[in-house]
Amino acid sequence: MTRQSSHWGDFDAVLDADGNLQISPDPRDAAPSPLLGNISANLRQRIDRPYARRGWLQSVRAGRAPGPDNRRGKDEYEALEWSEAIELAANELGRVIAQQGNSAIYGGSYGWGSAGRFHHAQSQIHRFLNALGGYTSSRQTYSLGAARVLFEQVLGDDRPLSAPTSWSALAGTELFVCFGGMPAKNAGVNAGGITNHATALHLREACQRGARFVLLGPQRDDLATELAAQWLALRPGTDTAAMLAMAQVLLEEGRYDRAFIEQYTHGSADFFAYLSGTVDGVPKTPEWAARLCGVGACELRDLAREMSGRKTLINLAWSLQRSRYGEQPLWAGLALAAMLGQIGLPDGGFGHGYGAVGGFGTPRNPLPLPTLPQGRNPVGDFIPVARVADMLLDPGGAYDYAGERRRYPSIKLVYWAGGNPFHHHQDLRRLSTAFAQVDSLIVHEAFWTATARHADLVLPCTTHLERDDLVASREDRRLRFVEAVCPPLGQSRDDYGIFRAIAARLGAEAAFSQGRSERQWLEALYEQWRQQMTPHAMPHYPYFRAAGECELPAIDEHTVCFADFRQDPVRHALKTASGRIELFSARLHALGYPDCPGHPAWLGPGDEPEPQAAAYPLSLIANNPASRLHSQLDHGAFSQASKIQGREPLTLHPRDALALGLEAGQVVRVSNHRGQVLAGLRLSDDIRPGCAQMATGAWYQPGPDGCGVDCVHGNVNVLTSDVGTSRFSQGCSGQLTRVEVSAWHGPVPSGNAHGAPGRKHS
Ligand SMILES: Nc1nc2c(c(=O)[nH]1)N[C@H]1C(S)=C(S)[C@@H](COP(=O)(O)OP(=O)(O)OC[C@H]3O[C@@H](n4cnc5c(=O)[nH]c(N)nc54)[C@H](O)[C@@H]3O)O[C@H]1N2
Ligand SMILES: Nc1nc2c(c(=O)[nH]1)N[C@H]1C(S)=C(S)[C@@H](COP(=O)(O)OP(=O)(O)OC[C@H]3O[C@@H](n4cnc5c(=O)[nH]c(N)nc54)[C@H](O)[C@@H]3O)O[C@H]1N2
Ligand SMILES: [Mo]
Repeated sequence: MTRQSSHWGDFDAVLDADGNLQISPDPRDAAPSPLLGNISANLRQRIDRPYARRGWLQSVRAGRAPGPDNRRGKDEYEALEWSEAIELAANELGRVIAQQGNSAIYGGSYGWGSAGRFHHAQSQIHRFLNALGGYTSSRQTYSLGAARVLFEQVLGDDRPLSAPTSWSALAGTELFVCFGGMPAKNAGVNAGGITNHATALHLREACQRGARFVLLGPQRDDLATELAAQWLALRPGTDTAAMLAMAQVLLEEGRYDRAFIEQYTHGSADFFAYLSGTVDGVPKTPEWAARLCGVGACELRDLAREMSGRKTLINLAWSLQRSRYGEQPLWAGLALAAMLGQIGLPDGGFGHGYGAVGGFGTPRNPLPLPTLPQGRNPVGDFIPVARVADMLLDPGGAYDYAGERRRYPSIKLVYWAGGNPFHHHQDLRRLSTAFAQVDSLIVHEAFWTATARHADLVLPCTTHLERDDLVASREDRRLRFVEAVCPPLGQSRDDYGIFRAIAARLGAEAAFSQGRSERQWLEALYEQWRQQMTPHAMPHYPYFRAAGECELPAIDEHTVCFADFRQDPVRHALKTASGRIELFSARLHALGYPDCPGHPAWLGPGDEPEPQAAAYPLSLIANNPASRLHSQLDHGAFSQASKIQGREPLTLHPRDALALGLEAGQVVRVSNHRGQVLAGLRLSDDIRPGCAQMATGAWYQPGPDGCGVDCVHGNVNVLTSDVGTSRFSQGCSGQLTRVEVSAWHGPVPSGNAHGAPGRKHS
């Protein structure tokens, strides 16, 4: 039996005599994640050896530099020996660096990869590219693009995310007001690992001691049934209107905390003027909001009054800021919490992400963790991560980010390890066109994802099941040593081994590997960490390895976000222009962006970024999947069990299905002006009428030529919009769009979204 770890939990694994993987969750985990049911798919449908795309290979073998090529995604693949694959990768990197400089390499390589401190794909690729002289990098995440940039501006830092009030300090909360809920599915996962799933337990305890839950959002199951929440079925993308209306009630009825607003916030006069309508003639009353968000004016007024009299935590799901104008619900939610005056106290205030990931609300470990150093990147160029297609399609083009005017670099080579842009990015037709612009796309993958199927050079890597590693996330209280369950499958190699071999051909071996084997690295990272941990006495490596884990030093479990600022707003002034929470930002106002003005504002629904989108009747929620982590292990048993006729499920309210003449279980076409996908229809009373929901992560499988369907398997990112949340933070706005749904009468193409592409047999 071997101890292993994933982003969704620790488990023991045995490979039985028939080659099947038997998994049992760590018995110390209170509520293991059902996603463990996907793990054994790590050993199936793998990329067996290195491959090159035919069109690209013909160029480079003939000694020609490759160039833009729209056959990417449609071409055949040719098997290579590792020696040639390494040589081709090194030659192409060498060529681009010599001719265009290191900034022509895009190495942002966004993605979750696997849990593990040494084999962490992002650390590996960034260290490798730095050893070659650097690369154009990316900033922010698809998770929290708008939040981090906005918080920096109006709070001075991202403390609601990096130091949220701990669950232990919410033991007296009377009212949880949850925009977008705290979906149990999401709390199964935590970046880097999770030893104990406790979110559901914290919520159950709160409910049992009498706390009340109110859910504002389009899906009732975003809060567990056992919490008996009141569901206000808000139309997606309209939270800002509901929040402004509740703030207006507090203002009009004098129910807000005047002392808090005066002492701890800046710019309330401008914000209040906007609420009252003295600026635009529109008082932001509950009646005004009700028409926009579909929640009754009485409900909004009652909730505002109730909040002002109870210990209230206002929590916003991360999804709220992953759509057009995503900064606004965040800022409006913060302003509403500020008016309640409970920020900086236990049991109340403002939260952003309780339930978004399993570790949220567990205090983060402030001490170091063993970490592979990434080196220094001499190239200054970067993009906000979700602007990747814009960059590839518009080299030299101007854009704004965080209040600065910038230009996109000109990229010739894209290198990806540990992420799947054909999962995470929006408007996949556009992304295909973007990837057609570069000279070369090099990808390390274990599986034939659509990203691998677009690559020019596909280098097969191991999964975590085939590697030893050190594992811990910032919220874990134990550092674990995990061991390979089996040797590398097929001809796959660890990312480390692949990078080391390429670095050697480019004269950068010593800089990248320091001459260490994987084993030597694990020991060195551990021992360096052990010394950094002094005066805490951590066991020496052989003892740690033998025990398989060590406890991390105890930390204070009781954190109250903004407590220091509340106690002493002068000594602990925020790092904003005013030193306070900004309800009005002079800088944002001066920037004059219509899509991110100087105070929280209603700019229109977040699901209708363009005029055409309004033509589609249903508001589509493209959220994170319950059946897997993103696109990972979509061919696993738990993910497959959720499919309908082999497609990703689309959920509609029975009333909408009836009006459209559709029945549960049938294959439907989901479309808008960006494309069409097939899905399997699921009906549920838990979704607001007028909405559709389809999770991300079904692997992209273009339909047969001429059928007009972009993805027969149901990759929802065909339909989503590739536009920044705003000119200010340029976050991903993939969560919401608009679509129409109709019966699909054509043939239902089978085929294997997870299999290998066509191969040339020579
Ligand atoms: N429409 C819409 N789109 C979204 C979202 C949304 O809400 N709506 N959510 C967004 C969010 S929050 C996120 S975080 C992103 C997630 O997007 P990603 O993080 O890109 O998604 P994953 O499927 O986790 O991709 C990880 C890839 O790494 C591979 N991999 C795993 N381990 C290793 C390894 O050790 N080495 C290498 N080389 N590869 C490895 C896996 O096989 C997988 O293909 O998606 C975003 N996209
Ligand atoms: N099982 C599983 N868990 C995961 C992940 C995964 O892929 N699978 N991904 C992880 C990652 S990387 C991240 S960043 C987090 C993401 O955390 P979130 O972004 O919070 O998660 P989502 O599931 O995308 O969205 C949560 C809910 O928000 C609701 N919602 C959508 N739009 C709106 C809106 O406009 N208003 C309101 N009020 N509600 C809305 C939807 O009903 C949706 O179910 O999840 C993490 N946890
Ligand atoms: Mo994320």
